[in-house]
Amino acid sequence: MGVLEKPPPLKPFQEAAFRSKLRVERIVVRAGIPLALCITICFLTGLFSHFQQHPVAWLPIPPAPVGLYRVTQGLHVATGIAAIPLLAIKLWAVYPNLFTWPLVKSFTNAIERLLIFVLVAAMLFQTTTGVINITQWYPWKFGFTQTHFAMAFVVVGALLLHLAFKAPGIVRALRKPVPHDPPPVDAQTGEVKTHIDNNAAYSAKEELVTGGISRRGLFIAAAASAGALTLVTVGQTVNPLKDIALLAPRIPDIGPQGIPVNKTFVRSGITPAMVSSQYRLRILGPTPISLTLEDLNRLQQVQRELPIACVEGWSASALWSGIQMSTLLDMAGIDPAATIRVTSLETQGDYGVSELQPQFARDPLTLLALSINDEPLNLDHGYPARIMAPNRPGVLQTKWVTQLEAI
Ligand SMILES: Nc1nc2c(c(=O)[nH]1)N[C@H]1C(S)=C(S)[C@@H](COP(=O)(O)O)O[C@H]1N2
Ligand SMILES: [Mo]
Repeated sequence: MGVLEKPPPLKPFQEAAFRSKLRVERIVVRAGIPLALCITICFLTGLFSHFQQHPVAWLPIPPAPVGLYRVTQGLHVATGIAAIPLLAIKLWAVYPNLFTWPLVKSFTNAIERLLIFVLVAAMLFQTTTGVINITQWYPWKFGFTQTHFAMAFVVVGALLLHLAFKAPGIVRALRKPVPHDPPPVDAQTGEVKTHIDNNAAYSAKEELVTGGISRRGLFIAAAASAGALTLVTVGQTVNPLKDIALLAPRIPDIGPQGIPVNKTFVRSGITPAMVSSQYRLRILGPTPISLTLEDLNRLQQVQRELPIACVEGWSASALWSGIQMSTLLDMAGIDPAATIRVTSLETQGDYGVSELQPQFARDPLTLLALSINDEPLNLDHGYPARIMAPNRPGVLQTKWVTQLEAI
């Protein structure tokens, strides 16, 4: 008598275990908006990156603006990173739905739930492989770019179907205003307005459930987690923020000659002997030519300010000097409309060969670069000669170039 009994602890499968006044349609739907925005930007910039690396005739990529790829790929990686906490919050808001009983209510409901499973799995796959890739750790056997590209369509396809299934709820939720966090106070009497004033805004469930994180709290959690993660990584491409880029795998001015290195000459299998006096640049065209480094140094040198914008989201700008690509191609009598195959001394891996479509090969900004900021290229940056072209993914700025040929 008189002794209060402690209520039994809630078990995860009990409905009451998931009480939060935020798990209502209006909020669950709104929690998806910033996530959907990130997915959209990430998908479109990813497509752009894909078409840069695998050009198609119907979508010729222009060489201008010079820094376009730097911006789109910076956005791709930044929105992909920001999507991680936003996804976590959305999943937090909806995960009790995993424990509803019966598990599926109808055939359509089964499809709808299966779709959510596919969507979540594909998003987790994309964010995980993306993050692992930007840290340059490749623990898997499959080709990252192909799989990441294919899976992007799974995400977007599943998301569009998900939105179609949920359309009535989404419309309903977005029509309802979100009430102020504490119930509004009547300006004249100072009394707290009852839920009747605000009838349309409060759902029956919300009236029953109290405590837990507030709406404002949830909003702040989403904005702060996504914002903080962006701030400590985006300095890898937004140079003024480089000093707070605590979690960025690359800092734009750290590396030989003040530029990060993607793959060192040692890891690429380049030996000093390969780039010594035996080095030649061959240009295969109607009048094939072969040039030593001294020959290259005697040709007219031009200077261009160009960024390296890596697909992994970092970028760095520098002043490059070398020979304008069109000058070299003209020397071998190569047709201005030709696509050029660039071959590196590096024979292993996928980066040893790249192609310059005519709009890049003939752009006055495109160089066979011999130096950075007036110093001969460091071996790690592609000594004796590398490609530097405007609006290109870093992966196509081939280092240790030894041959140019029209295809
Ligand atoms: N031959 C060769 N060229 C290459 C690479 C490579 O591994 N091998 N890496 C590319 C990538 S992915 C990038 S981002 C840039 C980086 O240039 P950097 O190492 O001089 O910064 O070089 C590109 N050129
Ligand atoms: Mo790169």
